[in-house]
Amino acid sequence: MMKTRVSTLLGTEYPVIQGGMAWVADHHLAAAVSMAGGLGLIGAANAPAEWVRTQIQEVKKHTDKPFGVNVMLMSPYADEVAKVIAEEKVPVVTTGAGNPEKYLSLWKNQNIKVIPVIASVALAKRMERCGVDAVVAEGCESGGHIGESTTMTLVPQVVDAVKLPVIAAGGIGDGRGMAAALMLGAEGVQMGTRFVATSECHVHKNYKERLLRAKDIDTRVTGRNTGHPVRTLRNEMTKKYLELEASGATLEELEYLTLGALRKAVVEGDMKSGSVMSGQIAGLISNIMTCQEVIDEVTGDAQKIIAEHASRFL
Ligand code: TUI
Repeated sequence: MMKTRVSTLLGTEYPVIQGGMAWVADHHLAAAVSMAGGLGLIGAANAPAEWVRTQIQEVKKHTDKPFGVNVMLMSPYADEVAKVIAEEKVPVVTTGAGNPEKYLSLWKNQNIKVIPVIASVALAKRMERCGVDAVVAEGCESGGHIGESTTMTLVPQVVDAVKLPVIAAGGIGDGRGMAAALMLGAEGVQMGTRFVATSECHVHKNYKERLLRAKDIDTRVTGRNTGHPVRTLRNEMTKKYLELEASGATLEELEYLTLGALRKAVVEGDMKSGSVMSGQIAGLISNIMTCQEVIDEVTGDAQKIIAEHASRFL
């Protein structure tokens, strides 16, 4: 057990959330994380609403524990997904890549806990005024679509700006990372990359092998010029993308490279032309564990580090 305002809000044993990763966070992973005492999430990403409904029903079949759905607000199906979440009375919803204001009354009417992922102090304050339950402050060490600030700088500034519980995300993969996030004032953590390297995560085996081989400097950010920066592991796709981007290529040319690229990596195991989304913490991850082992180790080590911290000074 590790009780904070976040674990109390979520009704979980630990204040640990699994990232709502596009194409990766399906019902298998979500149920495994929730069963292990964290909050498992289904990543709705760009999927149609009926796919999301099936995933929700599968999680409900496998566990009575709380779970959630992450809504990617740029999805063409976001409106329909938002309705399915309300109909299915999903316990928790997180949102990414936008401002979820227009769905808040729909979800709050069903008593759903709403936790937007934010990448700025301004959006955190605005979300607090709208009556959300907590925020995830996500630094740009994260994989996928990212903001500007690092976790180290964003989390304390968000903590100072709002009274809501803050969950830190971006660059957290072990007990040291969790302890550091708690020191910054966060009351919980969200991890994505660490949960990809688990036995219950159903990505192609090449994806997991690539993650385990990744070094500290192996991620790249594409799309900084197009307004959609995305962090992935470097490969032929990122090399070509960054060359094209530097040479002033059109949006169409760039989008052609990334179209369907995440599916190619996750489902087909194409590590050359696929989009292998990953956070900067990949270099720290060197083994496949179960979700239970990840949560036990990260929370156990964090508690130990914090308890022993005072005796570290000479
Ligand atoms: O959303 C994420 N991470 C994602 S979404 C995704 S799917 C995708 N694939 C390719 C291209 C684009 C998306 C993969 N990874 N994380 C949460 C997050 N939200 N990070 C940053 C933001 C964010 C950024 C700007 C939230 C709000 C925002 O501004 C909203 C506003 O209106 O002020």
